[in-house]
Amino acid sequence: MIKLQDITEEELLYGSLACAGCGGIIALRMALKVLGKNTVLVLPAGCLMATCGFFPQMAVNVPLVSTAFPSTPSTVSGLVAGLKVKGKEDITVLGVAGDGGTADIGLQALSGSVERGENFVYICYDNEAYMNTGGQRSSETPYGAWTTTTPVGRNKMWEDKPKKDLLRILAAHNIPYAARTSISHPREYMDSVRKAKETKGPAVIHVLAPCPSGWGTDTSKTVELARLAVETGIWEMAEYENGKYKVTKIIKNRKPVKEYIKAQGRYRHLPDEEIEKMQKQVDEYWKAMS
Ligand SMILES: Cc1ncc(C[n+]2csc(CCOP(=O)(O)OP(=O)(O)O)c2C)c(N)n1
Ligand code: SF4
Ligand SMILES: [Mg+2]
Repeated sequence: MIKLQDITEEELLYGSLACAGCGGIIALRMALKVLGKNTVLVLPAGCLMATCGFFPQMAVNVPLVSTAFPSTPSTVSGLVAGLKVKGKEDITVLGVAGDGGTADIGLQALSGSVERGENFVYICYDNEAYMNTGGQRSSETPYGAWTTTTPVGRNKMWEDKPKKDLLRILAAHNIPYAARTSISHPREYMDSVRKAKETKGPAVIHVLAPCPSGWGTDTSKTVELARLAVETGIWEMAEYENGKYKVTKIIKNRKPVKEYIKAQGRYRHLPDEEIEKMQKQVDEYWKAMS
């Protein structure tokens, strides 16, 4: 587990333009605390680019390459190759993209750079929608959620598909290291970042990062909500390492799914029988995993 002395006191992210309570900012700030200054960051279009990446108001204190929406892993690959030629292989190349930029439009490029075995760290901060463009659904939007493209009015067209399982997709690549984690568990999350940095080859972290604006939640509840996702069993903390999938946090007495759902405006429309259905799915999943 990561030790406090492994974490820099220096703030490498401050003064962003993000909404109060942004989970993505917390994820990036903690990651930079572990990776330190010897890092080159790649950000595509998305909330973190829009709130941290514009000169002269840059909120990150490491070199930043802004890239196109589908291209984070390709840009990362180019930087890794360039730094190798220059003999600067001690620099961490860090790609950070949202759920849309990773699980949808960036998935092909991510698959390619993982398959090529390049040495990089990649973090997908998952706010479960395309937030920078106003909250459209992504393939990581969970079942039942309202988004601007899964609207709920006279017709109830809430999201009707489950989340894409990024960790198992990466496991199918036999990636050296991948983790599914949450900003609510800083030590576990930062330890994943440490492991990712130490991995020789590609390492990808999928981190739950609630978004008060899109989820219809109070800005003070971001961390609490992320923790509830873990404690209800909705968000499984897990790792894929040395060819093995491992659940990293077993919750003995899971809280009811209803607690998590009822805390968020994006699920306000959901009838009780839908929530019961979700509860059943979560229970069945954990039964199969035990
Ligand atoms: C090729 C392309 N398509 C669409 C866009 C518009 N666009 C910019 S950011 C964004 C949403 C990003 O969503 P996500 O990756 O989940 O990051 P978030 O904004 O949620 O942080 C979209 C659709 C774009 N910049 N480029
Ligand atoms: S919309 Fe959501 S993800 Fe984007 S800056 Fe605001 S809180 Fe963060
Ligand atoms: Mg998103």
